[in-house]
Amino acid sequence: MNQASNILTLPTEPRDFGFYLDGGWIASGDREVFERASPAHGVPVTRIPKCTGDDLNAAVSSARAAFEDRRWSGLSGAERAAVLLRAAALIRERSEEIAYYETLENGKPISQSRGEVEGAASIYEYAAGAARSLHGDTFNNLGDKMLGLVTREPIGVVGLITPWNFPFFILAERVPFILASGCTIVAKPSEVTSATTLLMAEILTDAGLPAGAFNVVTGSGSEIGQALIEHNDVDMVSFTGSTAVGRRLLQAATGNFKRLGLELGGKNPQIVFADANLEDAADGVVFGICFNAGQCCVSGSRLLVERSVAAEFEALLVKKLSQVRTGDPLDPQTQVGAITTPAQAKTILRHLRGGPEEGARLACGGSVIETDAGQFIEPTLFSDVTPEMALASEEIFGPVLSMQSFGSVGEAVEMANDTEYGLAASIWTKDLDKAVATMRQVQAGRVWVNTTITGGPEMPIGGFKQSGWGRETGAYGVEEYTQVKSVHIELGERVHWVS
Ligand code: TXE
Repeated sequence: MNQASNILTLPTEPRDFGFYLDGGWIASGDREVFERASPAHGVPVTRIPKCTGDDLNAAVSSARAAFEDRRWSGLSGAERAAVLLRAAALIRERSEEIAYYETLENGKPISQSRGEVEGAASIYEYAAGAARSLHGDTFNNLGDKMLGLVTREPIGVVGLITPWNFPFFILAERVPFILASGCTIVAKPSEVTSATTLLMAEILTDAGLPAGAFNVVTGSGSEIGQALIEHNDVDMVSFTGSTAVGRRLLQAATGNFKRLGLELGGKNPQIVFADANLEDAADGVVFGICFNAGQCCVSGSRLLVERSVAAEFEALLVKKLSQVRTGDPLDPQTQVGAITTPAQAKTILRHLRGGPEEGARLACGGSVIETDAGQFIEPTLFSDVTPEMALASEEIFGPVLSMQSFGSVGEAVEMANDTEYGLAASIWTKDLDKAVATMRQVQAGRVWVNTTITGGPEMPIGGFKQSGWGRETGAYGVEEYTQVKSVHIELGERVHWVS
């Protein structure tokens, strides 16, 4: 990174990261390391250790000690808030470094990484307020001789497993809320995008977080991730990733009945009514499928258009999709970067090949973009999709939009809900009555009207159906990491049972 001229260049050699335990770095030592190559450039950018089972045990013990001796959980909300506010300021100070490694490991455009880092700082600021406003309840209606209190207590040690699509932002949607509640954390980032989680650990220590309150173990999901979810000294796991791994978590959690927060996949409908502003809707639909190269749990990947405007809308989409700037994510003009992993590229290509075989019509895109290095896929639209096609039901997690048409509000709702998922939905119409009626019937944890993939930390996020359990962010996002205690305080003289 050439910071002096502000022109981003590739690193000449990969940066070595250790992992983060008990408030400090542990070097890789003789552990195996992953070398992560930029998915856009093919050059190695980071080296990350594969933690061992002993490393995980040490991290859980560190988090447990920090929780039990109350060095964090015993602080006031105001003291916790002060740490989170300092962390927000330090994120801003180090924003270029964080955005740079986010783009190099993930492949997302640098402009987007910068936006996400700024967004993350603002989430820490919001959560600082949440630390101060977290409270329970009182019952003063139990008669003169009784006062009832409902207190909220932090649940304990939280295992946090995060994916590769928004490594720093998804972390920010969870960490400050977990810390605001008084819990301590062992985080396991995706093996391909660990750098910015490790940088966040250092930032939190610099911000004054006590040692042991935030530890990071690195390594593969099947080994270190699985060991974390099975660990009997972990009280809760917050997991964001595939529905398949979410299911494994349900089994692993039975050991000590740990609580689970799950944010899983989605096949999110974009419902476009004929009375919508079609130019605006087309712009939103294109953004909703191209943002982060379609690798978002809330990507609007299932387009449902009212039949009377379907042809017109398709033409608008084809024009706009062909104008999207796909390429080098270090170029500030780029809108769509690289596909993050070869496995993800393979999944997308399978759908690009399978779509026409199933009978869908390729309206635009559909190919790999030939470059010297990296994996890039053209923004793609398939039309004439029918519900039984894989294009209509499977989460592709790429810039691939499938279009179906409907004839009535009822049919639109039925099609929107015809999925095992229920993460998000968007509705485009100028008719407020229709928007509200549709919103009320759509099964999704988040609904956008005349917009998509937007919001702030004030509002809760999470899924219906097989898209997950629990909610992150907002007041719900702190409460999620607490348990409730009912306290009855008897006043005055006791009427004896044994007289
Ligand atoms: O996810 P995994 P993958 C979806 C998307 C994508 C598919 C596969 O459809 O194509 O999942 O992606 C850790 N025990 N989403 O394979 O495997 C892993 O190390 C414990 C949707 O990358 O679920 C990583 O940290 N942990 C999604 C995290 O789980 C395990 C975001 C996610 O990886 C584990 C990402 C195990 N046995 C993918 N196996 C969203 N909701 O945004 C893996 N992990």
